[in-house]
Amino acid sequence: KPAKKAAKKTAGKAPSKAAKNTSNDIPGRPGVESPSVDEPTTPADPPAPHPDQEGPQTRSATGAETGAAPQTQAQQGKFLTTAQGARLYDTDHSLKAGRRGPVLLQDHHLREKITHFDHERIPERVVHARGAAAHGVFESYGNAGSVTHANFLAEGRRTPVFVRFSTVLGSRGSADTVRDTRGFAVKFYSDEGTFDLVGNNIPVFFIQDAIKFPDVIHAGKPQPDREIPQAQSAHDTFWDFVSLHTEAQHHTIWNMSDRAIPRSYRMMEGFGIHTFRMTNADGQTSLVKFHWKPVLGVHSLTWEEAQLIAGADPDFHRRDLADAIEAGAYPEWELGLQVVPDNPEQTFEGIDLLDPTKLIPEELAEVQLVGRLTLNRNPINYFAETEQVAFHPGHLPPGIDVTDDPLLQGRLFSYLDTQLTRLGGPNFAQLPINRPHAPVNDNLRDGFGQQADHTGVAPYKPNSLDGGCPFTAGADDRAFVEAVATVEEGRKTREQPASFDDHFSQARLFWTSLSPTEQDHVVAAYSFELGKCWHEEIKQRQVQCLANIDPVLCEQVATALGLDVPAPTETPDTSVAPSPALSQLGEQWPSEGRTVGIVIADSAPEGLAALQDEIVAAGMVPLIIAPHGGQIDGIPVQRTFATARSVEFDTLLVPANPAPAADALGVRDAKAGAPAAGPTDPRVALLINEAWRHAKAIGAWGPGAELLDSLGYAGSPGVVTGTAADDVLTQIIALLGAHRVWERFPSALA
Ligand code: HDE
Repeated sequence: KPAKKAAKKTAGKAPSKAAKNTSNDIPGRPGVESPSVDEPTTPADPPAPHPDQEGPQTRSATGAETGAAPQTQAQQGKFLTTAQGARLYDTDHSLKAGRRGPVLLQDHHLREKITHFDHERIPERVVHARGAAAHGVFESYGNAGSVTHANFLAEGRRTPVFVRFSTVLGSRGSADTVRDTRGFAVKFYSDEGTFDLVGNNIPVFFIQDAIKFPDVIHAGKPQPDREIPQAQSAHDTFWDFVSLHTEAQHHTIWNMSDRAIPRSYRMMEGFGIHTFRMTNADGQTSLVKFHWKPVLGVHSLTWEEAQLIAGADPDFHRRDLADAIEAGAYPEWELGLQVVPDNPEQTFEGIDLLDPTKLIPEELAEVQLVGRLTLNRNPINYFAETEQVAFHPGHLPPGIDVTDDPLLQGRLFSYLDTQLTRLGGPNFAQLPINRPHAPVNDNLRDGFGQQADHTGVAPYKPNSLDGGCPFTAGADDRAFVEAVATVEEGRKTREQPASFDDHFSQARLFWTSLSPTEQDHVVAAYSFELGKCWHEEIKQRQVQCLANIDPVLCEQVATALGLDVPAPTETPDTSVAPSPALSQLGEQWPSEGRTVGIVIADSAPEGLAALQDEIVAAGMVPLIIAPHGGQIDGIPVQRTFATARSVEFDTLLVPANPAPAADALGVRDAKAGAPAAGPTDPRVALLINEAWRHAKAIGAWGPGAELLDSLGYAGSPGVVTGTAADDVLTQIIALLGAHRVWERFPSALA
């Protein structure tokens, strides 16, 4: 009341003497000294709050000022409350006029609960909608100083990271194991500002210019009339696009290889694709490509496995990543740089470094390892973290900059633009998962979802009212300064360099670098995918592209499709030297992180507990597969014959020959109730058959060895039978080093 009176008194009148700006006071703010009107040259604190801003503190104790973890906000105390904090006595019955009466509009809790629920979903990502993510740390080896002054690569640095893996084409609920490129996006919370390395598991891209991105994605997404197929490239529009835009042929042949069906996110390489420009402390620049090398090696599923898993466990990759982290088998990658001299042409050994459909073979520029990424914590909340994380290829720290690659330039626009809609406004950088770990002092203000109570009155530069703050940083203050680069010419044009017209030489490079086994898989993949197309002319056009890559590839695919073998329109360049580094076979890899299925019967075979210990000691995960759940002789069972599928094991150990159970699928004739004949549970026989067909190592001893003999597998490559469990395990671990027993493949499928 008194305040009202005072206001009335002065309204419409000239300001009283006391309120007049008679001294250096800020007008209307007696006692607060006005800053100098000159632009300050050194930072000073903003003016103290206006006296009328010094009322009671109305912020809840869960606010940011208490430092409460974001996940505890809105989850405090033991009682259920409304969003406004009023405690509720009932959340199961709406407020009605009488027991049977109509529901009352007055029921605020009912309306708040349903309204919030109605708005729970946000738009999924237009591409890379399906993902899985984890937290971790990046430790720098400190050997990149000659290339970049980026702080997170300096000696001894440990930088927190968040990594999101994804498929590209499928929607959020699609299966993990579809044939597709995988996203590999890393957010480094660097103390010089966030660095996002938004890459893929394939080192090249479909198109050379961002302006075609909507086209290639429209072609790959489900067809618009029936919205099928989901998360597949095996359809007419995809092949229509890639056979017409032949620059896509290089990426496409990678998609037809085993790279597009990874065994695990933990076993994929990652690539930044574009060439970046780095600057060292002396101001010297280099052109650089980023690589992620998985410590577990690069391994894939077989196509049949991928298809089976899509039904049996659509969350296979997501589960595998979370399980490995939970088990302490932390996935690791080393970050590698291919560094080539900066030069006005931006080429290296004849390769145009601005063309994202080209890679630099590792044999020409070594991948120098500069640090290690370890994923060691699963997200707490999928939506808050994995769904709301926002990556952007333009989030760069000082010392790393973009080049003029026209694909990269377009990406710099797209990510922020799409996130404005997906995350509902311009303040998504304030979401906990997106908050930089470096101090933020921007002049961005207001907007949907604003979380900050910005102080000061002058969010503009220069200003004299907020002490001139914030100040711009010089290079000595570790400012982000664009790398020095010249533009070739000043003429506006939609043309592209002539070198961009080479669409086939590196597709051929990839093909010729593969082992015969991998080449078989590529032929099978093209034959499957094109076999799913309807239009003959699209298949024929794609086969024509294959003729320009390699005559053998072309002939095999054309034969599978029943098409004529065309002559090339561009003769394949037979001088292209293979790059062995592009093959994922032929190396021995660690067996860590693999899953080992152990098939037992009604009683635990001798030494089972010791065998489990040995497997764990080798860094692998033992899973007991038994006729029923619970425990067998005190040993917990992880899978039953009903829940196990061969596809989730990298190898099987079989110490037993379980007899058919009365309830085994297909054992009892439903009508007659008679048990089927046969010495082995048919589900176990199926498990072994599939593991054999998918070229997995299988070990057996005791009755298990007899079982493998009876199935006709004893003595075939990769089938180890013996008398002692640990001998068999040693041989199996050696076989796992090559991931699979490829001698058995593809004949195993024939
Ligand atoms: Fe993306 N891409 N992209 N992309 N991209 C998106 O951004 C885009 C490209 C990649 O886990 C979108 O926030 C254009 C290449 C990953 O959140 C969108 C072009 C590479 C992810 C977008 C490309 C990528 C995205 C969709 C052609 C590998 C998932 C949602 C110029 C180097 C990041 C979003 C995550 C996501 C646009 C090409 C990788 C629409 C225009 C090349 C890993 O902004």
